[in-house]
Amino acid sequence: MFMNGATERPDRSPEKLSGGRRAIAHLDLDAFFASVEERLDPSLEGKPVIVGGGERGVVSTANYIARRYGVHSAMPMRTARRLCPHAVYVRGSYSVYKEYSSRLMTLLGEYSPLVEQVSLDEAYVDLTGTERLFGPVVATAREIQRRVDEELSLSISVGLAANKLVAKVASDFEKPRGFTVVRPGEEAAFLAPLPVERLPGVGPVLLGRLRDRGVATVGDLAQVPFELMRLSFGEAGEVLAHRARGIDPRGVTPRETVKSISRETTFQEDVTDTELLESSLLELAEDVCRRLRRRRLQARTVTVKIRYSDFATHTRSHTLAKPADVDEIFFREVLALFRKGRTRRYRIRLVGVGVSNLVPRCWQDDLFDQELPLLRELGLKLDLIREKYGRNAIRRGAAESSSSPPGSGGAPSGDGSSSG
Ligand code: TTP
Ligand code: MG
Repeated sequence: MFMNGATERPDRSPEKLSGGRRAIAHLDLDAFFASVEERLDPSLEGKPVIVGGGERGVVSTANYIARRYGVHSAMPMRTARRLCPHAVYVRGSYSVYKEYSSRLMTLLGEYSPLVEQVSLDEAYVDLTGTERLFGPVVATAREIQRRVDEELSLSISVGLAANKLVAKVASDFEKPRGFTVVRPGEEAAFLAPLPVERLPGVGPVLLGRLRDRGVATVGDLAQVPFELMRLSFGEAGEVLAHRARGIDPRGVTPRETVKSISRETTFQEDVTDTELLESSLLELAEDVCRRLRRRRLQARTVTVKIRYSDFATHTRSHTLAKPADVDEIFFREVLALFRKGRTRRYRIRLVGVGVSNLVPRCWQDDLFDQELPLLRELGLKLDLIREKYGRNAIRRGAAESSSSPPGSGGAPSGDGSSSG
């Protein structure tokens, strides 16, 4: 019916997988953060490794050895230490994981233009129609798994099926180093024996309600008539009824374009010093603007966020007459917004800068503007130098003093681009 490990049966001609239908691979790195740590420090081999800690004090992930002791993601570190006191505990570093993540996504992009990144370590790849270039899709999926192993030194689990839902369940079927192929027409039979909570979308609450109705496996759920599912659970019930039968019409859609870019800083001690606050804001603005340019985008709306010591949070936005990607323009706006927006005399706990209303960069716009191209050229040159020599290679006057603010540390507490 389906295959895992290396036990492919030749009589089932798996290379026909995509014949007339879609062939979708779902790939998910095994114990991602912990595997990266093991790779960077060979002395960790064979030991339980637990990555986590930080502000929230929870486990990010545990390698498979540590999982044998019952340690898992989101568990309090205290509990992990009790269950597995002899594990190696690592704080982890997000930037390193990010780097591995982008290497994975770049590799996947070699096989299809349709790569949908779901999280740092997980993506769908639509391999439909790639046979001409790369040969049978099962062999291609195998090759991807082998290359991730060789080039990233990380193990990844792969599921291959005619739709996203089944591919995802398949990649999780035999972790770690899983390789599971579900051929067209065999989706429902593959899913049927699995516990119903293995279906994406069945969370703890729904699981309780399903169990109350005597539904334990996906097969049990597939027996429930569509109409009854809709009456019991509404629209979600209908989706679930389809999923239980291995039906999923969703396509693989490359990540949506970014809708906003933002960064914020939480001070270690709440701050009143205006100079320090403003220079921190400019530093954030500089960073946001650099990301904007790197994505070849321009923004029209600038937002400044202020959180006071009592956690009251105020944001203030301004929309420019036309999109921009030049530091100086944002600096002006950010300072103006901050000065207008700081209406309380409380100490400040956090400041943030965001841009939204993004559009692709359009050089022609500025032919009418004498000043902008020069400023932009300066910004791009600074970006290049920073990329080559590191972020701190060059700092402009105002951002200077906040590089290590006395008594604040200015640890970035959140940053990101949001989409959707
Ligand atoms: P997952 O793919 O969910 O987990 P994993 O890769 O560690 O293990 P698996 O082999 O089961 O896929 O998440 C990827 C990374 O995301 C994980 O290594 C750490 C991080 N993460 C958290 O920080 N917190 C969490 O609660 C989870 C689930 C993941
Ligand atoms: Mg994973």
